[in-house]
Amino acid sequence: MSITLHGFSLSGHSHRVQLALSLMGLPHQVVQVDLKHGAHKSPEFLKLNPFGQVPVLDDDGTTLFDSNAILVYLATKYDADRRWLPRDPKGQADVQAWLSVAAGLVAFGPAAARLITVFGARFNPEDVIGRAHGLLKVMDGLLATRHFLVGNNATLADIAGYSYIAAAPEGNVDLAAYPNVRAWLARVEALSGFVPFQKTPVGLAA
Ligand SMILES: N[C@@H](CCC(=O)N[C@@H](CS)C(=O)NCC(=O)O)C(=O)O
Repeated sequence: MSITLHGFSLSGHSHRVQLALSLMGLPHQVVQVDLKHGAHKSPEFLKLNPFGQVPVLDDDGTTLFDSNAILVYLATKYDADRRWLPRDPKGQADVQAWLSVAAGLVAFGPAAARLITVFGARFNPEDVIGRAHGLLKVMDGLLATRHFLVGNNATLADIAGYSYIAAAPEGNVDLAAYPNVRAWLARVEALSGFVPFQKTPVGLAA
């Protein structure tokens, strides 16, 4: 087995995949894609992902793009016990709901807020920070009665949600009012095989 993650150290979408690989105990190498110099728009990279984005996974020559699709692939192919993606229809749908949240509210809330401070993206801070707080309020309420996003065991839902919520203060999204979310982040960080997302000293994290 030879797994290569084409990613970028400041990308939460890339970190999500690296976290999954590490938590599942899958040996892999990480190749940094030089986003600053447009390597993700080169003809070679566009063959791997026509959208010109990281992450891309190469598993013995099979290439895949989209972080959440990669998480599902890894769990389906390598997690024989299906600890990370339950087999039962309800459990699977519950995880999928959070993958949709990760591709929606997370991407256009806390992740977008951080793109402003880390990369100078031209989003409206009020809009994206407001969206982040709307999401965090819901998460904090749900996490009052469960340890992880889907019940009391960690799943792909937590892997997909972690990186950009942990880095939310970098985008001026304050986590102070969400004790259950902070306790959940700490629970993810305590999982065996956890790897941290590289910090950037900007926003509230400065
Ligand atoms: N839906 C994609 C989003 C990936 C994404 O937004 N990647 C960013 C880095 S975090 C990227 O490559 N941006 C460069 C670009 O869009 O040109 C996924 O989940 O993988």
